[in-house]
Amino acid sequence: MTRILITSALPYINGVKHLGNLVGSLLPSDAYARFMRMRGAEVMHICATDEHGTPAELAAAAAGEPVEAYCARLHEVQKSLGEGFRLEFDHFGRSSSDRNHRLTQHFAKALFEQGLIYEVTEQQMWSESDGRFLPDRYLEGTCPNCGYERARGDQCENCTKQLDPTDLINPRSSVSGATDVEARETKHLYLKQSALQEQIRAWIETKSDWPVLATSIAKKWLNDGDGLRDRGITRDLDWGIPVKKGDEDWPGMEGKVFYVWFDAPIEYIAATAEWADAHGKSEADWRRWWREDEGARDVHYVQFMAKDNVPFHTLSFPATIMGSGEPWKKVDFLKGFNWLTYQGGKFSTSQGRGVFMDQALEILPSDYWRWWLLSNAPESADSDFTWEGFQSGVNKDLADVLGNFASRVTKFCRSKFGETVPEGGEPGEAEAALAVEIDTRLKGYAAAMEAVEMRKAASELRGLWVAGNEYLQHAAPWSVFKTDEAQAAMITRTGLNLAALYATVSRPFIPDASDALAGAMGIAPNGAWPESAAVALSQLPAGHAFSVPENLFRKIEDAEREGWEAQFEGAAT
Ligand code: B3M
Ligand code: ZN
Repeated sequence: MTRILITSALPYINGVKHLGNLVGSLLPSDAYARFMRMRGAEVMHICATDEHGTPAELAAAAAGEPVEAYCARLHEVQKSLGEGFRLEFDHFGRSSSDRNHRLTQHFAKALFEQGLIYEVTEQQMWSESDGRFLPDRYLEGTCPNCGYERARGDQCENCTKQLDPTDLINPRSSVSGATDVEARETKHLYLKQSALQEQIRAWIETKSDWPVLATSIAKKWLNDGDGLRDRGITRDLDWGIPVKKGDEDWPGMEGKVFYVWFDAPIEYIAATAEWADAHGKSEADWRRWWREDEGARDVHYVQFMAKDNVPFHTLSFPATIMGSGEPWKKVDFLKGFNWLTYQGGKFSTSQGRGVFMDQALEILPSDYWRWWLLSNAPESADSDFTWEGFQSGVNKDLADVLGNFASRVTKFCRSKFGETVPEGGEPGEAEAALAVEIDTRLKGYAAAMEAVEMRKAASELRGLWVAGNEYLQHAAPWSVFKTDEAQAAMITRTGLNLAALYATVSRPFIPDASDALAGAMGIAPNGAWPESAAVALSQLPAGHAFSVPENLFRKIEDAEREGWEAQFEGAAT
């Protein structure tokens, strides 16, 4: 059996995530996991909240909460919203878990023993008024690489360049805005990434099947002169994983924690251990997914993330894995996404601009969002969420095509043959042609999902729904019924089987509607991927009971759309 390990980039703990965060990793990761389970693969689907570093501490301070309490509360909020969007992770962990503490400290010890960690006395930015050092996102300033004025101390989100705090021009505290920022000496541990540069370059060169977005960013950093330079992996912060060598103290590193991007990717592994703990499983049960010497050699590992996370996942995290000298699993396929913009601009938490996950679920069911986001995923380029585009996609694809088909065929059958699948005659040429179209679409859909191409998969799935509508329209059982009841019955039986097929194969995209349709068609909600159209079109035998699916989807009215457009416009910029 194929074994697929899937991880989605860990959402930062601070605040509720917006639709861009959702489509940039979490949602496509779920659609892919669902599809692979349908295909019979053994899947381990992992995610967690990323709870250390500046985002956590700044947000907790703003909320007036102790950071531990804040993280515990927001983990539950994000977990619950993920469930609201039907994101099915085997485990949604926490990077602040004891498992991640131990594993991060284990990796630090292994890297030290490989001679890849050394101590550096360096300049860090200290703020007198804040009374603390300002690492990473505690510091803002102008990017020396592209001039972006809100670059952060560890990375510029505009040009994705990884930065050191002292690189910033006109630095200021993002805690207090104070500009009384001065460089001061402090000691930190550095990971000798430069020693792994050629090993990583050779590894990246083998990834010719990755989307260009992923390999181009990785090669840019490798070839950009910056290369894989050594980077600090510790910080002068209180909240985080204490710097230790395994379970031993690290002399001189008292009071310091590991850099959030050092521990966060390790949480992918630790969250799998948390899964084992949560389900009474053994160490071997999680290690068989991550240790190549303990059964993970045959695992296919796919990562999902937004493009600004690609450098850390193609350079820093592989450096940790390779540098450890231990046979941990590295990613086999990295799916990076571009940005989702909102009405031509950016989502903004501070300005209340754009739709956030909690708000989305308050106004429409998750399937509406899942369908539009996945069928418009920002894969090869940025995508723009517009309310008109959203209304059109939902009303056309979901209400007019899929919903209308299911309603028409079941209501017609109920009116003429009752709520059981009619016998009728033998399928003819039209049904043979339909089966060819369905087979073609099913193959295209499966191939697109295996290649992790969400838009193309959505297009093939929509094509399946359209094929059913076109068949029904042309076959017109309501007309045929007047002269040939047996033929009308056969056409109706074919249509009902199509509805059952749609309930099964639509599940990766729209799980709730699929389950409702499966229930109406009297089939199991999580059926396996159909072997062929011929099998699918005869799965409901004559006499099989069904019911009419009431209101699978509703249309979005213009007035609603206008109201939401105003509601989520955000503060005037
Ligand atoms: N927390 C997501 C972000 O940069 C970041 C991903 C970590 S994955 C290990 O918004
Ligand atoms: Zn920049």
